[in-house]
Amino acid sequence: MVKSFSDRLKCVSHPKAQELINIILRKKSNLCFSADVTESQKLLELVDKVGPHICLLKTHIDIVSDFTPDLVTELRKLAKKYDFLIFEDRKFADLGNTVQKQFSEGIYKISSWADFINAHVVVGPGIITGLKNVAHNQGLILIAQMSAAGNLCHQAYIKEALMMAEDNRSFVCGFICTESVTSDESFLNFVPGVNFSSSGDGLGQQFVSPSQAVQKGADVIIVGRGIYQSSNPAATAKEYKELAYTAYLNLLES
Ligand code: 5FU
Repeated sequence: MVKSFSDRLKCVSHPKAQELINIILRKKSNLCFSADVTESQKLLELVDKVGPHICLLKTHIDIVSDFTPDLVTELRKLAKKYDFLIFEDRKFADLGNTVQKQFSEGIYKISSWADFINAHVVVGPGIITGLKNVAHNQGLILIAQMSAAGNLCHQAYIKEALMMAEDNRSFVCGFICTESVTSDESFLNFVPGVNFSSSGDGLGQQFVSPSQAVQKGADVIIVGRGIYQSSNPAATAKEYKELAYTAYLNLLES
């Protein structure tokens, strides 16, 4: 029996995860837009169009060629204007001592503006401690599975990811995964590799439709090219939002 987002609020303890669920309920959107473009102006224009339809914006801030700190100031303004949170998809994957510098220093200073970050678990639990040491209320998403063909996230790896999450409930909010990896409703499942008009990209990405993603356990679907390569990103984002939220409502009724 699938729990509603309202019921999930009762078991989800991390403040950022609670904030995200409240946005999902307010906007009737469990859509995360992955804005993988390389120019600041283009990124801001896209987010301004898509913002009304999303609960979460996912960035790869290190692909922006003309990055300045003003970009994150503007993104935060848009997040406030349109009521969404920001997830920097940095995929930290190094020693605790190194990731804490990558997270808080350098030119991006991710800890000063992101709501969510993610990390690979291949490193072991030290990565979680390192990130937590310098976090400013961020929620951490552990990468339990990947959508790429031939990835190495086998059952034993996923199990280790789960154990690391369970041991760090005050910081870990959920998982990047392609299907539900736990029956524990206090973790959120963020599912990438969603596109309703393509099945892959020739570079390993494997797509499923929004309803397939939700049926497999996605709480939040992550869509990149499906939206930013469309001729009308706002209308397409609205379509993804409605398909994913309807799939969620249908699951509740089934
Ligand atoms: F961890 C993962 C993963 O397993 N698959 C992904 O696709 C992350 N992603 C990210 O989601 C990827 O880096 C892109 O930023 C985004 C998917 O974009 P797409 O254009 O919808 O394929």
